[in-house]
Amino acid sequence: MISRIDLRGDALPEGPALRDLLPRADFDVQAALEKVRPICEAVHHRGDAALIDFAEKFDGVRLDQVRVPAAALTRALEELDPAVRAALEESIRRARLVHREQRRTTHTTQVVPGGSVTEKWVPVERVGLYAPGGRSVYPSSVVMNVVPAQEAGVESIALASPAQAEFDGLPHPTILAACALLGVDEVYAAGGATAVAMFAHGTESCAPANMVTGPGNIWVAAAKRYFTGKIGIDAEAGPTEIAVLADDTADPVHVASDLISQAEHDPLAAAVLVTDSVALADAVEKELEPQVAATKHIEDRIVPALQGRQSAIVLVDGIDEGLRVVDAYGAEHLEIQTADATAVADRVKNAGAIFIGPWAPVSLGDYAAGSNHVLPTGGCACHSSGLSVQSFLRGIHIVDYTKDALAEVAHHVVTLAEAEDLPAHGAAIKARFGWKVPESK
Ligand code: HSO
Ligand code: ZN
Repeated sequence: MISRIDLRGDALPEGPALRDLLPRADFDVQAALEKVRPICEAVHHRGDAALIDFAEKFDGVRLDQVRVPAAALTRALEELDPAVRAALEESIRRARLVHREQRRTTHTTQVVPGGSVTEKWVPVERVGLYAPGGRSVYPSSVVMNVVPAQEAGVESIALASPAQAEFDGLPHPTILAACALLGVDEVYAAGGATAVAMFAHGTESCAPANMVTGPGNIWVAAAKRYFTGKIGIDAEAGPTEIAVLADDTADPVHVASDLISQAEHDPLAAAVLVTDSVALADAVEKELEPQVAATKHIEDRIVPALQGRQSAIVLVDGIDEGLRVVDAYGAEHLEIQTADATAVADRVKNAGAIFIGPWAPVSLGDYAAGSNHVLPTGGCACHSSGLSVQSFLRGIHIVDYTKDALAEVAHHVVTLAEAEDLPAHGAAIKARFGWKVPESK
């Protein structure tokens, strides 16, 4: 069901060489780029008409309009199962608690008397959020995208999700209901690369956005890459990943169920167990069979995900070596199921989110821990963080110097300008002091 990589015995190689030994899915965004180019160009040139044609081609439904009418949002909320509504409300409440505390305050540094730099945090003005349809209809991802944008103070939030033939061309009703719960009333029936292009260029019915965030398949990732520079993006989300660092104190039933939980997302999803205990590895492997057999998306997602080259049980000599492995891997989600899990977690350098001990499974974080579930995949945790209020803010430096404060540092500016062979830079200082460099004090 799952392969083994035995890294015991020899010393582990350093950095990239260690990473090369670890499992990972092929997710070639570059190759997808050429395929999304004509789609992006069509939306640019033909606007709504192109969106409507693409919805017919990809989603099998002819739309009258791409903007979802307000009445459809209200109806979706009215018809939402009360238990799902209560769960979403609790998820929103917890996410708000955490994200509200991520707000940044304006801060002024008095560099010298009369000279200050203020850092002012300003939200992005307009954001387009993408919520996938098809295999993954995740109202929880609507929560995870909308809450940080709202807590950052983004004024204009629009959301796109694919048209669904079975719902008369509207996005999935639970997506619409989640939007209504969150107070997002600008929603479009547009999917994949076409939605990203709609937000990047704008169309007759949708104003362009400054930034596009949200999960999606490889076409969404490719469209984000295509427009990077023109718009801001959160990340090119790849297939989801779970890594579990565990020792012989871990419960194999929990470990197996957590590995399966993320394998459930996608045939390319990755489930990686890193352990120094052969007994645990054996027990988890044994546990996978019955648990997989008892669940739902077996043949289409879980079995291919667990059997794929992206998943494995990695055997290491000890927890120190395990930490090196999980740091080289840089998992989107990392569970620590060891003795003294808090201390072990404290030593982790690279992970999108860390889940400590037996009572914090990834599923909790997916829905209701308060943490964000939009996290860096594909090893990007080595340089990036998950979605947060910070993702939607820009820090603007405001430079305020008096004449005396400028005079005090003028000679240094002129010296550096000359060292860089940029005399006009120095002249911009001298022009303010009768074309002379002020005496240094
Ligand atoms: N585990 C996914 C998010 C998700 N899980 C949505 C369930 N629904 C990526 O973090
Ligand atoms: Zn999940």
